[in-house]
Amino acid sequence: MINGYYSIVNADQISIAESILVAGATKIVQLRQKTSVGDAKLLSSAVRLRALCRENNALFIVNDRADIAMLANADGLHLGQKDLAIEDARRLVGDMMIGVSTHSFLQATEACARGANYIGFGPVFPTSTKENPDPVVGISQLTQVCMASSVPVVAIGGIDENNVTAVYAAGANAVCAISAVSKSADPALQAAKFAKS
Ligand code: TZP
Ligand code: MG
Repeated sequence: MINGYYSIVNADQISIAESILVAGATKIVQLRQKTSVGDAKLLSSAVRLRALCRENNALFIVNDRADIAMLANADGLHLGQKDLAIEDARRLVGDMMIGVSTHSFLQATEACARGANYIGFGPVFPTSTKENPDPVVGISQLTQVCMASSVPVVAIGGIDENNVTAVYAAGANAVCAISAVSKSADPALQAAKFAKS
């Protein structure tokens, strides 16, 4: 199921997620809230996205927040390198899918060994979406990680319609493009350009 366009939205972008889901352009949606909106709003956004994903046969993942993931009955929790350790998150969320953001070959293989169900890897290219991004990994490191990973790899960071073919050719199972889709006049049409062909 970790395949094709992996969408990431914040609590104010539910309608973007809805249009992409209804168009059939994604089968995975992650709620990633990096500015504070308050936990009540965050949970209600999560519950709404949970329902939309279910209606459209897609997975729903919550970034950072194990509590919100559990309360919303999400399919998965996504962790960064400074979030809960995989083993500790696992004690909370049980069988829920756990995805881990990784930024080097070592981080990627460690996340696999410690029980991640999928890994994010990047930034593949320069990005201005993430504050203080890790160094760009590039296509060659992505290729190495895709070869070594025992779980699906989601490529992220600076991916657009011009470089997505190279990203899939490197072996990525899925790609995430935040600004390329959210800044588009037609996010669903744009998201469809990130399908795995
Ligand atoms: N992790 C690594 S790069 C990134 C995250 C969350 C942001 C990707 O955003 P964009 O706009 O697709 O470069
Ligand atoms: Mg995090």
